[in-house]
Amino acid sequence: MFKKVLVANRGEIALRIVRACRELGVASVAAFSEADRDTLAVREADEAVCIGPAPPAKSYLHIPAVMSAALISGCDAIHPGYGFLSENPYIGEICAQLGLTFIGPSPDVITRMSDKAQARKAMHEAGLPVLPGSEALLNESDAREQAGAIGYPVLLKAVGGGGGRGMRLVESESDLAAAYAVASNEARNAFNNADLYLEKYLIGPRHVEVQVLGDNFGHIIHLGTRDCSLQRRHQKVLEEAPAPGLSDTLLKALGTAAVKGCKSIGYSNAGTLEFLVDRSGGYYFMEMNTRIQVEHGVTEMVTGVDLVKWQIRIAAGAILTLQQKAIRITGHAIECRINAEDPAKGFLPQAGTIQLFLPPGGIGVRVDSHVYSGYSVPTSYDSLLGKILVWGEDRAEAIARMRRALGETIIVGPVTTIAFQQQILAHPAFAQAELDTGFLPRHMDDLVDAALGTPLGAPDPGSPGPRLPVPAAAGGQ
Ligand code: MV4
Repeated sequence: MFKKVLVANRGEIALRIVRACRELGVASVAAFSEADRDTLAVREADEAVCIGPAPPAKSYLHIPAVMSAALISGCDAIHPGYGFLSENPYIGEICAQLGLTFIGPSPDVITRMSDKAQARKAMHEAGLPVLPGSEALLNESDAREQAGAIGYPVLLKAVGGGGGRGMRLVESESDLAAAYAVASNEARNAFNNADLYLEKYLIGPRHVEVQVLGDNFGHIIHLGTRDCSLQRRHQKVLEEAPAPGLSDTLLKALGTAAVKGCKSIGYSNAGTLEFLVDRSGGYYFMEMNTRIQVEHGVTEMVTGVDLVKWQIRIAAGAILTLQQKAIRITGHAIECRINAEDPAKGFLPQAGTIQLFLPPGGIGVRVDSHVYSGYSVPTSYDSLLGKILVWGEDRAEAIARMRRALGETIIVGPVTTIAFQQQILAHPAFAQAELDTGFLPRHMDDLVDAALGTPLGAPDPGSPGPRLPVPAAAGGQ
């Protein structure tokens, strides 16, 4: 096992990794920016090293700073978390040259999966279903020819990265030239790679992903599905495990496909295969994420498997002793992301001091958050304040429990998305699991209007409870 792990990230995931290290008896070092000096990961880690100023390019993305922090503090491994350096194909190589272990898949696998057209091709060759589509396009006229063969509508997607950037819907040939130019420019700006590929456009799909774990000896298992269809501008809002309403046959097929895909590329460590699922139960590989994801906790709650601890053990050379037949999905888990954003202002990010934070508790509730009363939300990073997760024996109990947990939560200071989340959970279409990527766009106006009628931080209107007096300002600690 490692002696000391550098946590090359911030926020709630940095704390999550520190906690995993502590339970494994491994020392942790929090690498932090000047804006993150007062965060919980810094406080909870065994040591902490400042790696630079707030802008990510000067700290969390600054490879020499991160590597130096690992070396001077005597670390033997680096955990990248999600975002930042987690899917940088050079990091594993650099780590190896410095005698450090990168906690993640091999550089070769990261490189292959970071090219989304190549990933699609590799998974198709492994026998996974993919939508009709193309490899990387040569130019606009190549796009025109291939789109004609696939049949409109088609999506132009960026080879260099997922997440919806550099993506354009093309409904007919007359729109192609403009869409190609815009998508290509966007892709160049976002990923430093203007290349595009095509896919047949699937209307109203669900986003269903499969969690996998593999070791360095060829053992690979899956840990079931998550539904992540509720997204706003390609940002996930609420996730659940397992994906509800899918037949056992389909759930099994998704798991088997994910394992087959991973075996074909020699995958190791934690990863996620994203699929689109249509109304008739068709499923299509979309892309693979070669990192731990924000929503990993819902999988942990329904499987009892600590994914972050397994990431560390596997990187240290442990054998994956978990057998597929020992993985059982029990009950249902839901995660709500709590963002410092104002739904009334188009989800404008909010900064400022959290005067009071009262997290929820009780049976089946988990809170993964780096914030506390007195914490100042910096402006340099994403607006995720934390995640509230619940487990229930079934989906209905999980929904009731999440409504109860969100109702207990008090955040005084920046406006958050809690009231918006409450409205999603109260919506009859959500109760019916009518999930698809159109859910939020379809119901957005109603959800925001209803959220504005709920005083922020107030209990669920269905269960009026006593209001706590709010101090003018709460101290830290
Ligand atoms: C699609 C699609 C329909 N058909 N691909 C959005 C982000 C990126 N990861 C892929 N995305 C999509 N790809 C085909 N061929 C619809 C989406 C999509 C979407 C996917 C998952 C969750 C939310 C979404 C919202 C809009 C579009």
